[in-house]
Amino acid sequence: MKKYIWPLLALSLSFCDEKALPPEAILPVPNERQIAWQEMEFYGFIHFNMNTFSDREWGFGDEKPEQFNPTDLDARQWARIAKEAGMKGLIITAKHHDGFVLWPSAYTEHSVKNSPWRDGKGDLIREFVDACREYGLKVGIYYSPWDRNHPDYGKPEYITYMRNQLTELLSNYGEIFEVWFDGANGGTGWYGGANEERKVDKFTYYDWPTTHELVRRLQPNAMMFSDAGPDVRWVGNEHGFAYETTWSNLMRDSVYAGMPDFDKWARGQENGTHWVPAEADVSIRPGWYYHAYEDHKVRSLPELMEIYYKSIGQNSSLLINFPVDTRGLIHEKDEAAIMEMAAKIKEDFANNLAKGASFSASADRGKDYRAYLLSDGDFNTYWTTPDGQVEASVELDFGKAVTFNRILIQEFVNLGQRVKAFSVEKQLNGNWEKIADGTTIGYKRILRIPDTEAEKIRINFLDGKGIPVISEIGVYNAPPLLFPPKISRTPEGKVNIQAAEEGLQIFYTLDGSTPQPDGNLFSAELAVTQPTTVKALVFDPKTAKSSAVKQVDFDLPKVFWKAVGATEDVQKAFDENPGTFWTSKTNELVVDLGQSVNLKGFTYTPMQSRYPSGFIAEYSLEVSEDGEVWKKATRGEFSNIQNSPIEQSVVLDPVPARWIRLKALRTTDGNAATFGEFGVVTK
Ligand code: FUL
Repeated sequence: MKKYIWPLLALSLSFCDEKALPPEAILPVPNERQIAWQEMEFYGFIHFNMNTFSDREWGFGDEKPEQFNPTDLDARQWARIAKEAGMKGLIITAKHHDGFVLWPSAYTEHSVKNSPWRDGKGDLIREFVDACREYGLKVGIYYSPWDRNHPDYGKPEYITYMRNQLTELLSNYGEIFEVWFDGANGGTGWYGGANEERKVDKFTYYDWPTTHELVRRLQPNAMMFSDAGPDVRWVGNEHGFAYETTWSNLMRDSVYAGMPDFDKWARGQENGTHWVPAEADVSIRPGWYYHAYEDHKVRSLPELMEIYYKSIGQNSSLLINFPVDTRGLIHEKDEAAIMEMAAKIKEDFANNLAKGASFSASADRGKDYRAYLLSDGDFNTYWTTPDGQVEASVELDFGKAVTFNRILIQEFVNLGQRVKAFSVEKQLNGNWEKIADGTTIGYKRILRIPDTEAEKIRINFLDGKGIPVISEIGVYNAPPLLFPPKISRTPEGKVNIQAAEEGLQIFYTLDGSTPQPDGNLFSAELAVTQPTTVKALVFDPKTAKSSAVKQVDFDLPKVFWKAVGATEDVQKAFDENPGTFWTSKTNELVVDLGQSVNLKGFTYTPMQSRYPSGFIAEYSLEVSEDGEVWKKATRGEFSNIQNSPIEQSVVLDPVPARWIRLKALRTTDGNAATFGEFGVVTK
């Protein structure tokens, strides 16, 4: 008898299935152009223009085309690096706020055509486009509406100029995937020699609807970016971070580019009227443009991975900037950093444990919407529930205990972003336990959780704008980030050592020898009150792999130091934190060490803030044993401090000292001397 039941059951099931239509979309939904774009996820920015040569972030507009002169420009190098890093496209600053243009525009003389580069015959947009096409990358154009060079900026004539240039850019270089309209506008500028402040009404001046129509007509597939979209919006910060709750829906008609309180809108809105997903932009260094003095500030691997998980992992695309240098190349350090990041992303997602799991669901909509589709690697197939069933869960049975620390979920947003709340539970030895919860999912959400062992997991969709419609679920066990530890000391002499991730061990030495995984295990702050070399490494007990060794040389603790005759915040000059700084109106720092020492040298770290000021370029050092009689100890210059603002170390013929006076004889910019951190060498 049983034999006959199965075909009957199958027949009745397939009969039900035929009626299971896809769920109705919940508006807004992405259009074709946005669907194609969302798959790109990761692409790059090239900031390369006049600022590269004027060493500025925002040129004033009075620069001369002759200044633009890369010595070794190679757009193919940019494209190769982007491609190898896993990026799908590149966007170039065709015109930045200073108005200089990278192509031989017929509408301005402020262009590469009047520069020495390629004898004025070059077209950098052409070279860029050709290189991108060769490497299979999509091409994007950044165009600054604000123009500090153009005499007509602020008048209607300028809008015609801008549209003429956009027409050149969007007609002559083939398919463009994104047009990036920057909302920034600081008012002042050269404006053809007027040297004044020009205020425009950002909402009305540009007549955006007409410009948008033009872009659509010339490049129907191009996404238009601005704070307000219309197709993709700014994430609201330049750190590359989206938010725990990030909606692709936006009340688009209430937003415009450059609006002052954009922060309120940056997360999108559950009831947003239009589909305008977020794009997170961030530079691989502090500046968008190249400055040699930031060569030591390229983002570290932990920082870059944080950006990855907070952008792509939080329903946003990621746009990482390369400040191309004066040679016209991506700097070696930036290349190394992006490659490390690419390798780590690969490593984190190398093995999808969900592929080996069996999927079941508390409910499904029928044959075409079953839970197994959640790991078929096809974004366009999805699991969903019968109408009205907003609350539902999906279970993954791994068949054995597995360990993981990443859960990736994708909503089939082509039918609208829905999920408002979800949680994850795990089962080990029969017990269920909650391990995570979240709010929005969107195109992609990646949860980072501590290493977790489980035989099963359950994802509960708790609340949404409608029934859950989920494309993919992935489960991964990302290896820990074995990055050398951070070693810091308080002025009192307490040393702390930190790893970038949890679950790792730290081994250290205080005698200059190389730390070993069976040596001193760091568990609590160490008292380091004498000149000491601290060396440490991070060790993963699970894989027995170690990071590289980090070394810091500490001298005397600074707790008893007192500054003489200085403002209160002078402490910032010797608080063991180069991130803070003190400005000296008298261009000197006088310190009483509280004890007599045999001084063998000193260290000076210039301020580390984004916009440097008052770096000491020439100095003298005087010492005293009684605070009355002073003796010259040395004098010299920090030759490359402007370009390399790292700790400067000076060796002296040993001299007894209790009071020290470090005097700035000259600063790099003539501003009052600043002190990031001052230290002595007595060892
Ligand atoms: C900002 C600009 O002011 C910066 O210079 C940079 O281009 C960044 C991507 O956008 O608004």
